[in-house]
Amino acid sequence: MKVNQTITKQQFRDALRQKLSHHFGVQPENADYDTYYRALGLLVRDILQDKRKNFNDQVREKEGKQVYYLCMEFLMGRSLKNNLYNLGLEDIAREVLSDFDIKLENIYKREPDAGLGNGGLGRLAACFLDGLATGDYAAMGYSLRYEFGIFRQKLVDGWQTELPDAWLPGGDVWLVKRPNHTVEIKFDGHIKESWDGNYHHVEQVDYNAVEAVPYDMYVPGADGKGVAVLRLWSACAPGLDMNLFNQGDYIRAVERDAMAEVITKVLYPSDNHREGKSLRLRQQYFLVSASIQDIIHRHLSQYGSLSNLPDKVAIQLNDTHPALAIPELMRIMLDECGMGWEEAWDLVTRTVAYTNHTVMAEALEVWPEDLFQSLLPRIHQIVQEINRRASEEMMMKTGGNSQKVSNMAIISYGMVKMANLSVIGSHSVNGVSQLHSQILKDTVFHDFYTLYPEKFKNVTNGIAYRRWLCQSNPELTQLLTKLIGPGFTTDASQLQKFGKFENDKTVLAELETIKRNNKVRLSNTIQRQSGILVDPDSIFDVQVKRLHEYKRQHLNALHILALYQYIKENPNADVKPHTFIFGAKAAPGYYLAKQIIQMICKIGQMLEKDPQVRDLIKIVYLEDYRVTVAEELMPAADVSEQISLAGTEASGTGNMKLMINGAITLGTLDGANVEIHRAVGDDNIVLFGLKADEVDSLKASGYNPMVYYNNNAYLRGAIDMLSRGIEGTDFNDIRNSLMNKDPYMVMADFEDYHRAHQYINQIYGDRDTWNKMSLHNIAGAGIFSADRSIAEYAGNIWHAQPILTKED
Ligand code: 26V
Repeated sequence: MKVNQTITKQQFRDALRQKLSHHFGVQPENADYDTYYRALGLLVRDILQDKRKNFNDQVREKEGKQVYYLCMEFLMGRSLKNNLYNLGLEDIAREVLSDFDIKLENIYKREPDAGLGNGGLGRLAACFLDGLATGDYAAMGYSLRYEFGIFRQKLVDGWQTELPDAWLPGGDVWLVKRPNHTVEIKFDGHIKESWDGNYHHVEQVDYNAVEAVPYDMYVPGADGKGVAVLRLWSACAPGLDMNLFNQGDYIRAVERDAMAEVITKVLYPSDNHREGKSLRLRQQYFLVSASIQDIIHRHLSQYGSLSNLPDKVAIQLNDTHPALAIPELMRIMLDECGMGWEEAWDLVTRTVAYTNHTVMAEALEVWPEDLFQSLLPRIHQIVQEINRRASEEMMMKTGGNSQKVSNMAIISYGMVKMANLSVIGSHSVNGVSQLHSQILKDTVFHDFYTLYPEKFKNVTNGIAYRRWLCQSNPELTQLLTKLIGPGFTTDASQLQKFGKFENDKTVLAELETIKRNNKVRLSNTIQRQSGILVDPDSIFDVQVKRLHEYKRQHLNALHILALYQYIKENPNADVKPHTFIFGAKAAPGYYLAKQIIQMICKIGQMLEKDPQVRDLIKIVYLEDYRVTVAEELMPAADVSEQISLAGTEASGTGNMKLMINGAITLGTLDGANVEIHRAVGDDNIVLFGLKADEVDSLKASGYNPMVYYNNNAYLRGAIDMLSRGIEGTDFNDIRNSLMNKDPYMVMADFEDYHRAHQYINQIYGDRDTWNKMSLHNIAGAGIFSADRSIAEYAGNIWHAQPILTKED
């Protein structure tokens, strides 16, 4: 099939037949669903590859600026449906398959999620690839081809256990191996320096080499013209070491090979918590060195010189995990291109930019210097020199304030600080929501901000809303198209037009019907998977995100316990039926988080056993929450729980997915909730809790969680249930943590949260008001499109232009 011309049903059918017979030796009549999935995948992949080639030809011809997005995680989920949708081929595919008596929807279900990420950071990277391709930017994402993605979660009596996620059987359909672009990565060994006249030779000797083999995944934009590539590196031993063989050390040779391949075995499953393991550092350098070598190679093959690198290349570091890109670029320029330090440093810092994604102290990456030096001896030398020069400059700029300079140094007290390296080596540092970017300037990077104010920027996160609205919620999409035209599918700001219908009773009723249909669908799935019968007329109150104390799933649980008590004491009270839906994975070693999961499940069991409450309040804990589960869930939510302690959640993006599907946010003024509030106004969001500055003052004045226990009978009752035990298990660890430290002020925010829930309970009954609120959330969600975020990165940070014009 040819690119950029419409594909007919006949052509599609022929191509599919050809794939089935050529690759799998079957006729359509004899093929099973898995074979159909693979054949369809190969067919779509070919089309994407052609389109990418076309697009790339134009990039080269126009000498467009390349954007490289480096990230240890890309939480892609499934691809088939998204690819067909963006190529405009979904209807044709559905018809062709139905002629063969096959349902496209069933084929979708065969695809495993590409779960190469933990949560928000990785899903953002995936949404950004969609935005980059749609905006026609010349873009590549770089990451690792983990053999095992985020673990599969299994709950055994409420306790999380982890199973390996072997996604490649099935997920590999989308990957095109590019062995010609293999590069070598050097670890360990030591440095030999020599002088040859004026020339300083630096050489890493006795190193261990690992090969990085790239696998490409194509990501089409909305109209299928722009195509981004996600290049995933896989670690491979560079052939058996003949020296060791000859010395008869067969076992050591095989062992070293196995060691090499461990690098891309598995994704580290902890979110917002650093992992001081040397394997993690190896993964980081492996990603960085392979990607930077590739970027330099691509640039030199077109321009033959690095002197225009900042004009033609932008490298975005997604968090500090790929920060070694800075010294790696320096290494190549100094050691392999023979450039001088000043020139190299100028090019590097004008090319690299850094996005921070968390202010949690536990997530700030630091490495013991001795480990760093032994694993990466040359990179260590370069980081030392970057640090020496930067410290000198900062000493001058601060008028000799050695305390401040020590805070900002890259190496201090035997530790290498990746955040400081990222700030020093980048021309731009951005946070991911307005509040978060302000907090970076006020606290985490305050000293840097006073010296280099022009570096600090904000780009509020956004989502690939064609996935999260158009594909996931077809009925709502149809209603929107009918009322405001199809323009919103490529220009999210047009969603605003939906606001005009706020008083149109028919539209509000249609909105309610669509929500109910989505709730029925989700209820059916829940019943099929867990046997729990859910009432689709109950309020679907949803909290889905990684499990962490700062996100306060336990605040949600305490409120449910309080509500339980209240119903027991007031059997005739006006409590609307509620279904509390949770979905979250805990880091495998995060004990308290696992206990919170078990507590939620046990409360659920307790409610279910009690005939007096079970029809009023119910808990559903969705096992193995992931992108594909989210796609069915978001359209069915009434209430979006965004209840982190103010000042802790950098942005949140689930809040945007829920909002655009018409859920009402019940939240604190944290992260992007602040901007959601501004977009919808006071009447269309339910806010509660301490503000970020109030959190600071309360901390400063000495926070005592016991006070709240003593003053609120419902809170006291709920906390006491934790020690009495729920369904035979006590939760004293959670209780003690809350009573003694309560680092995220659950106790302080409980009362106002309780009040906010009462308000939700009341207004949900006023259907017109509720539906109108829902409408305003959909209408106000336009600014949270990843297309808008990408346009801001391109304009304010990358200085990159779209490659295609209207005529293309
Ligand atoms: C840290 C580490 C430490 C080493 C082990 C693996 C690992 C994985 C991830 C992280 C940092 C995660 C930071 C993160 O996910 N931040 C989230 O980023 C979202 C996108 O910007 C944002 O919406 C969330 O608020 C923020 O928590």
